Amino acid sequence: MAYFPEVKRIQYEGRKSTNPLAFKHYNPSEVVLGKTMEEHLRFAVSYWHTFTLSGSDPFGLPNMIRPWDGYSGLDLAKKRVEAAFEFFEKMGVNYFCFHDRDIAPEGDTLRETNKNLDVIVSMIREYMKSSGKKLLWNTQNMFSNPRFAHGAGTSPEADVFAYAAAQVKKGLEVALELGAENYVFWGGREGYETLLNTDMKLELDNQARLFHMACDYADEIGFKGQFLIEPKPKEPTKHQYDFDAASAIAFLKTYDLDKRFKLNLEANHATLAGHTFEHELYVSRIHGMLGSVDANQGDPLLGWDTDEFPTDMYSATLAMYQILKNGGLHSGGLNFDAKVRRASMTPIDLFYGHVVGMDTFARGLKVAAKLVEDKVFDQFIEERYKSYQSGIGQDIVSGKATLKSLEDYIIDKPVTVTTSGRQELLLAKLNQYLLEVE
Ligand code: XLS
Ligand code: NI
Ligand code: NI
Repeated sequence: MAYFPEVKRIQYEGRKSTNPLAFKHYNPSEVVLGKTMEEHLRFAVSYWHTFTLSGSDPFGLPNMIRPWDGYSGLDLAKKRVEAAFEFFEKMGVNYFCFHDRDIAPEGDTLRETNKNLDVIVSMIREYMKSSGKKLLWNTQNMFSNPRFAHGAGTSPEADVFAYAAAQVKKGLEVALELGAENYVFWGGREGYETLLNTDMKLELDNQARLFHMACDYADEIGFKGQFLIEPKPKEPTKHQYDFDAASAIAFLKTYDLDKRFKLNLEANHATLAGHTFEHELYVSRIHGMLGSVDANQGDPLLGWDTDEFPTDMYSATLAMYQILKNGGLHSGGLNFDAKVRRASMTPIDLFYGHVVGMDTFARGLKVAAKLVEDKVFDQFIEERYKSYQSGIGQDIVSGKATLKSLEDYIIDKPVTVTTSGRQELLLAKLNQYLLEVE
């Protein structure tokens, strides 16, 4: 059965195309800097936004019109799987991502819930086999159910911690079974609402304990995927511990988890933390921790995670620049953690959203590749820091210099700085590339 009969497989038609259901920039087999666009971009569909969520918000009831409407329970879950694989195929996207609770309904006990999960996981496994589609990552939803009101790994209730641990165990088994390339932890409620009732040290220690248990269990069952933490500063909690890339890295290093984890960086989470997306990618990259990306965008006028499809070519270009500088995403990918707006309730809007998201990043890749190739910023940066390549600068970076030796060197020397940072010039160059790269 065709769930999306009005859509044929989306094709690349080039920049001049006026077909809204065609790619203008994403040409999967086109080679950019020695790799195909498909290999660079590794797009993934988020199961939750595209197949599970209903359009409900704090003020409104479910309103999405979907071909699986009218089904419930496991039947609904099965319809969604069928529709999902048709969607992946028609979009030409090779990867997908899900939370455990996106794909199958909960039962009364964890045992029953796991049984439901097993039914859908084996169905997904069969579909993966016949379609060649792959699981970029899976994760566990430890934030929706009322039992997680105070957190999961950071809950004050030991039973909730135990439940969370068991849920992670099952999640890793699913990851192994489906060959997930990564495994994500997003700590939706791992934070606090008020410090007045919070033992922060115990909560952080416990969170780290859960992560260590996950590493141990992955080793035990032979799961080789990359572990990822997805930072987010707030929402739903007032303060989330994995606030941003820098705080997540500090946490991982403090608890001796930095060899096992990288980060999954989401654009909208960056802006919520008061950073640009490229800042978060840059911070992660220089620490060897840029693992994967949730490609979406926020609305700068709104203070929450609007999870919009990425359309901002400026941001996508600067993000792809960091990704290229990282030598690519390796086992990661560009997951569209993005949803159509509530008023875009028809099924075809799901295709429009993914088409524009993929084209935005494809175009970003092309422009970023040219910026890298022409060393537009590299040359300038090299020149800007050249005082560290010889003389006193070399003494500083080699560790030879001391406060005393630097004082001796500088005490009688007048210091003035007259070299420009050339920000305006560099931004003009960036604009020129954005507009002119073919
Ligand atoms: C929510 C997060 C979530 C993660 C996966 O803001 O982005 O969707 O990506 O749990
Ligand atoms: Ni996300
Ligand atoms: Ni998010």
